[in-house]
Amino acid sequence: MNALLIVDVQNDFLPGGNLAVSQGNQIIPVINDLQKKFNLIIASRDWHPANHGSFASNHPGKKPGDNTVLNGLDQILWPDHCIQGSPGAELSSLLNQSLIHKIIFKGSNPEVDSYSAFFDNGHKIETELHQYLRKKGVKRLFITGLAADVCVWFTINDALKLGYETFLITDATKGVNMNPGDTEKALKDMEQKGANLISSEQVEDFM
Ligand code: VGL
Ligand code: ZN
Repeated sequence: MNALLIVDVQNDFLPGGNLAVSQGNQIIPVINDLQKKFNLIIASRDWHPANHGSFASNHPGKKPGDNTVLNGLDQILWPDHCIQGSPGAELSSLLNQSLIHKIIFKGSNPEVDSYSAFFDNGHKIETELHQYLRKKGVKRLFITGLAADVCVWFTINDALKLGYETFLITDATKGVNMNPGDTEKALKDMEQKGANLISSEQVEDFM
């Protein structure tokens, strides 16, 4: 079974949002087209409480882009984003949501960030995603969404470790580049670890 995973295509990560990925909106029509090719589609949503430890606003004297340590883990600090129930946490209204079978929420624990759709950053708590994919017999996972150098990257690392044949659809993702060159570095790393970087036009060749 093949599955399409759409990572965090939420208003805060799109132009106009609090943690906008430049040109992030350009991937949405590509994802909508891709959805027609899959029988199983899962989306993740970043879903933070207002007191989340990844927000610079919760660390007096710090600003977005600064680093800190959160419960023993290195943590880059972000602007407030994807606060539970806020418009910024909604999936984009331009994304076709009628074909999505399952939504995975992540980042609800204020004590730890959760970039990957599979695990928190400390690899302590697992989301429902792996169980769900196993139950559906998914072997090949095609990954899209935002941001290529943060949540998509961490999700792909975990997918590879969990044994999925993992594809990144390169025209269906974009990076936020909090530090210059982050996206290039992330793509190289994924490829080195065994992810297949393909374009949306190549998807059918691998299904
Ligand atoms: C993300 C930064 C903070 C993402 C989530 O979805 O890539 N980036 N939280
Ligand atoms: Zn977040």
